[in-house]
Amino acid sequence: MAESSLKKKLKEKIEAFRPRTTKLNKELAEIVIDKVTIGQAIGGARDVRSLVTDISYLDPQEGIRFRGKTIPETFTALKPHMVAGAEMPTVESFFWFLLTGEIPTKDEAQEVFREWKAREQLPNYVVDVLRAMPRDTHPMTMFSVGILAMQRESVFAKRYGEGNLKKTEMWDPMYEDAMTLLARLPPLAAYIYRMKYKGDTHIPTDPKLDWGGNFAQMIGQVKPYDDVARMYFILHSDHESGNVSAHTAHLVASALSDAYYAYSAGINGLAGPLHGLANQEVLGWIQNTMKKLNNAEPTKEQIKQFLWDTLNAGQVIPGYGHAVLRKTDPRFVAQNEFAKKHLPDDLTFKYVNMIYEVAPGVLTEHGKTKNPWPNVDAHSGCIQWHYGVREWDYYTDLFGVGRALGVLANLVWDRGLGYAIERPKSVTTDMLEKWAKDGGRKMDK
Ligand code: CMX
Repeated sequence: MAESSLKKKLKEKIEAFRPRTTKLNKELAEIVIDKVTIGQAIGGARDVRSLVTDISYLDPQEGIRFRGKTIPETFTALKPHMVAGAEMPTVESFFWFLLTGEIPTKDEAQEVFREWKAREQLPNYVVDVLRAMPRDTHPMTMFSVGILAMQRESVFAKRYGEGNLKKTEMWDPMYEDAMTLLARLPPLAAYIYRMKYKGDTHIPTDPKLDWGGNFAQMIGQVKPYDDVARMYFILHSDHESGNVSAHTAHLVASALSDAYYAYSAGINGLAGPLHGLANQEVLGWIQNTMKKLNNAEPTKEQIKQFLWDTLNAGQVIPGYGHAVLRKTDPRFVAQNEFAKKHLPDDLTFKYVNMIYEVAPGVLTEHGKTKNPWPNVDAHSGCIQWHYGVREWDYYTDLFGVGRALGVLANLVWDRGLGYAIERPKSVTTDMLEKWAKDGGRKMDK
C-alpha cells in the first residue's frame, strides 16, 4: 500500500516532536514534578503525574480536551466533515485530528475513509473463533478474544522479529497495526452483536458508509442512530492516559507487545464495573427501578429512596463519581443535549435527568465520594435503549470500539517518542510504616 497522507503527516510530526521528548528525558530528567504519598501508593496512584500524552488532557473542573479542544470546540471544528444529513462529524476526520492535532482537509479525511475500507475485512478465522465460544459468553470477552486472535497479523511483531527494526522506526508498523485494527473493530463488534442477539443473522459492510454510519447499519440500525454511533465513538475515544483501559494498553505495549496484545488487554480492563462496564450497570439499575415503579414517572422522593437503598446495600451508584473529574462530565452533557433534542419524552431519559437532579445531593450527604457528579456512563445506555439497542451487556463493547481511537493513537505516539518499558517501583508495608514513623522517606534510602 502506498504511504498515506496521514502516515506522511505523522512522520513529520513525530520527527519534529521527538527532540522535545529526548531533551526532557536526557537533559532535564532530574527535575522533580511530583511527590508520592502513602495514600497515593496504596490508593491507586491517584493524581501521581507519571504518564505523558499530548493527545488529550483531563482537567478535574473542566473535563476532557482533545488536542487542546473541548468537546463542543472539537465538534465545531470538525463540522465540515459531516456526511449528508448528519449532525455529527465523521470518526475518520476525528481520528486524523486525534493523531496529528490538525483538522484534516476533506481529501485527507477521505483518505482515512479509504484506508479503513481497504483493511476492514474481518478474517474468517476470527469468525470461527467467535462461533466456537458459548453464546452466553460476555460480549466483552468475545471482543477481547476477537482482537487477540488477529495478533498473528501484526506487522509490528513481524518487523520486530526480522531483527532490524530501529527504535525510531517502531511507530511505523505500530501505525499499520493500529489502522488495520481500527478498520476491523466495527465489523468485529457488529458480528458479535448480530450473532448473540439477532438470531445469528448478519448485515454486510456498506462500502459507501463511513466508520460510524457503517457500524450503525451493520448492527441493523437506521438514522439517526448513525449519529449516535459517531457521537458515542468520539466521546468515548480518549480520557488521557491514566484510566484503566488506556493505561493497561500503554503498559502492555511498553514491553513492545504489539497493538493486538495491548488493546485486547485494554479491553479486559474496560470490562470492569468500576470502569466501562458501569454503563451496563447504570441501565440495569434504572430498569430495575422503573420495574419497581411500574414504569411510572418517578418522583424525586422515590429516586432518593432508591439511591439510598443502593448505598445502604454497600453498592456504588453506577455512573457517578470519578477518579479525576470533580464536576459533571462534559461527555454526559454532550449526550444530554443530544437526548434533549431527539428523545425528550423518553422515560429512561426522564429517569436519567431525575437521577441527575437528586444523586449529587444524596452522594454529598453520604459523604464518601470526592465527586458526586455524573460521568459518561450515567447517560450512554439511555440513548442506546431508546434506539432499540437494549442488550445492555453489550454497551461496554460500544465503549471499546470508541476507546480504541484514543488508545491506538497513543500507542503510535508512544513508539514514535520511544517511551520506555513501564516499571514503577514497589515498596513493602514495613517500609511504609517505618517512613511514616520517620515523618517521611529519607530520599537517600
Ligand atoms: N457511589 C457510592 N460510593 C462511591 C461512588 C459512587 N458512585 N463513587 C465513589 N464512591 C466511594 C468509593 O467507593 C470510596 O469508598 P471507600 O472509601 O469505602 O473505598 C469513596 O467513595 C472515595 O472514592 P473516590 O476517591 O471518590 O473515587 P475513586 O477515585 O476511588 O473511584 C470510581 C472512582 C469511578 C471508580 C468511583 O467513583 C465509582 O465506583 N463510581 C461508580 C462506578 C462508575 O460509574 N464507574 C465509571 C467511571 C467512568 C469510566 O471509567 O467509565
